[in-house]
Amino acid sequence: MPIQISPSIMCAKVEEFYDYCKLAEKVGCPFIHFDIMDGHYVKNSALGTQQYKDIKRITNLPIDIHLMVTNPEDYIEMFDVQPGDRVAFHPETSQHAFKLLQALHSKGITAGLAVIPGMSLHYIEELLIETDFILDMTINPGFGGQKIVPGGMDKIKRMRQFLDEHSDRHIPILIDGNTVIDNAKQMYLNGADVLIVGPSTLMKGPDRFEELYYAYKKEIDAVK
Ligand code: S6P
Ligand code: MG
Repeated sequence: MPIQISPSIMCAKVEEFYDYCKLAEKVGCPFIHFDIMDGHYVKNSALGTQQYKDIKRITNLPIDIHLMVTNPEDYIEMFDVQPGDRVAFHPETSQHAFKLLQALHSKGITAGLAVIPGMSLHYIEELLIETDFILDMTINPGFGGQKIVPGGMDKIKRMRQFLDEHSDRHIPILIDGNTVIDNAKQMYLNGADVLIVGPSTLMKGPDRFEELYYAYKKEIDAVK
């Protein structure tokens, strides 16, 4: 499969939301990555209920919500997450991760697990039966603009093998963190399906997005 690319809208200025969403539609991004941070699970605060509504008005692309919060259960109601959208939560933040995956499915939401660098692959093994995708973090969550953590690249390869061994479905891997071109090529070779991108790569202003997107995608697709 060719690589897929999704912009992290947290990294856009408010006045750029519209342009980035339209550009994402135009070039064929599968969804818009939408970071929610509560200032507790991570020491930063990002995107709220109004921004979710705003982005939903702008685009029909699915919204890929990344919950960096304690009590992720509360956020599904709070944001009134719509069927067809996607939610990844960090399983260690939920006392009932399996139940939350099921609850997401019952609402027609695509359900994913966000995996921090320090999390063992085995932690998620029993959850895979209810998991649609993995959001593999190659940085510690909380901020854009970070460098990939030691071991992060190899973990993608181990994650791909682990998922293939423990599921008869192809569970896609989304990579979140430092997807600069040289990393991105190896991430794709190691089994990444989708790369989340921010200002380090493609979000250098809406006027440059399209040109940067095509050059980036072409270079990555060429490695396989
Ligand atoms: C980080 C967050 C990410 C960032 C993205 C930024 O906690 O989950 O989605 O927004 O990684 O991209 P960049 O270009 O700074 O690596
Ligand atoms: Mg994210």
